[in-house]
This record gives sequence, structure tokens and C-alpha cells, in this order.
Amino acid sequence: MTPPDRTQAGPLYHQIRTHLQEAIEGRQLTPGDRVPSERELTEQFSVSRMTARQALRELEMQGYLYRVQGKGTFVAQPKFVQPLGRLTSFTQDMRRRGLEPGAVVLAVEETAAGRHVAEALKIGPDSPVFRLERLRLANGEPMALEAAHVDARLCPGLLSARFENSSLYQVLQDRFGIRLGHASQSLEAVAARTYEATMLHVREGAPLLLIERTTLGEADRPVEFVRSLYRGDRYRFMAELQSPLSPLG
Ligand code: 16G
Repeated sequence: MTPPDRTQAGPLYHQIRTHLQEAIEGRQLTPGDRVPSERELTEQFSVSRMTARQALRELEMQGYLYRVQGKGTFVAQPKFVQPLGRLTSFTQDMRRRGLEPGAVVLAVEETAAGRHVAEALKIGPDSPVFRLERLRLANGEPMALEAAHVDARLCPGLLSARFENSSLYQVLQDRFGIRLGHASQSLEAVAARTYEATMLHVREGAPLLLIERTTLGEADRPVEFVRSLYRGDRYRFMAELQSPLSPLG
């Protein structure tokens, strides 16, 4: 690798980071490859150890690299690219990628909606909802923490399903005839707190994507409101945009 250009703008760690990132994106470095250690980068680029550490740490935070204690730092698998604009379930998304979907059920209960959920589901705050909290897994690896609230009056007995290995959307469709038509979804960045970091196997403060989705059934009746935290180091969301000037816009 060539040393960073000290005449170029931007801090040195940023240049090293960009350099490694380009090597990963250009597939000169592929998943599982070991990247130079802090010490090696220090020698190769004539920079301080702090600078090398910062470059590696940022790439790790962004999901390009992962560290194995005592072994070194390696190139991670590319992130999942998740299209926005298609209403799919976690189970479908994983199967489409050839991965085994899984879940650890963290909570199942019938409870009163409360203000926030009630607003989304357009019901009263005391109306009953089913709350299903799951850690979602892809081939056993934690991907997201998900808390779904479903209007209980639409699907009596919903919680008797075994959600460790069944899809909520499938159960809603097969057992209750609920066809989900469309959803509105918001997405924002948050930092992992202690509990979330432990569950998702990331560091405290690591970037997560908070997604809130309200999904509507027939006649646009809200069926579920979901709050999910997706790992920022494993997911990239993608949307197709249309110019308002184009004939379809
Ligand atoms: C996805 C949805 C979530 C839905 C779940 C159902 C996002 C951000 N969230 O994770 O709203 O409840 O799928 O999955 O896409 P399931 O049918 O596999 O249980």
C-alpha cells in the first residue's frame, strides 16, 4: 500500500481509512482477509499508533472490519442491502438471501396500547394490543431487536403461535386472513445502549438504525406498529428515487 499523501487535505487517519475502504470495496481485500495490524500500519504509513488505531476503529464501527481477540482484524461480510419501498417480512428477507431466519422471543404479552402505539394504530390508549418482542437472527447471528404491537381485536389468540420459528406476517395471513397492503416507515440513527449492545453483539455506542413501521391491512386499517433496531454495521437501506419532472413522478 502507498503511504498517505501528507499534502492532501484531511486527517491522516481519514486517509488510511479511505485507503482500506477502497481496497475492500474494490475487492483487493475480501471477506475473511486479515488487514494490517495497528503496528503494521504504523510502519507502512509512518503514522502514530493512535492514528492507525482510529482508522481501524472507524472501519470496524462502520461494519467493514471485525476484530478477533488475539488473532487480528479481518474484512467483514458485505452489509445486507435492504430495499425500501417493498413491504416484506424479516423471514422473507432472510430466505431471499439464502439465510436461515430465526428469533429469540424476549416478551409476549397482551397489554393496553398506551398513547404512542394507540396513535399509530388509530385505537384508544386503553385498547388491547399484543406486544411481541424478538431478537431477529440470520443464520444465528443477531441482526435486529424488534418490538411489534398488533391490534388484539383483529387476531384473537395470536400469541399462542411459536414465534421462535414462525413469521408474524405469515401467521396474520394464514390464521386470521389479514393481508398487509402497505406501510409507512421512518428511519433514524441512534447509538446502542448497554442492553441493546449486549443483545446485538455490538459495542455500546455503536450505530443502530431505529425503524418505526405502521403496517396497514385492508381498507387501510392499521394492523401493526413496530419499533426495530437494526445493526448499523450489517445493514444498508436503499431507495429508488423518481424525479418529480419525470413522466411517472
Ligand atoms: C420486518 C419488519 C417488521 C415486521 C417483521 C415481520 C422492518 C423494518 N420491519 O422485520 O415490521 O413485524 O418483518 O417479520 O422491515 P416476520 O413475519 O418474519 O415475523
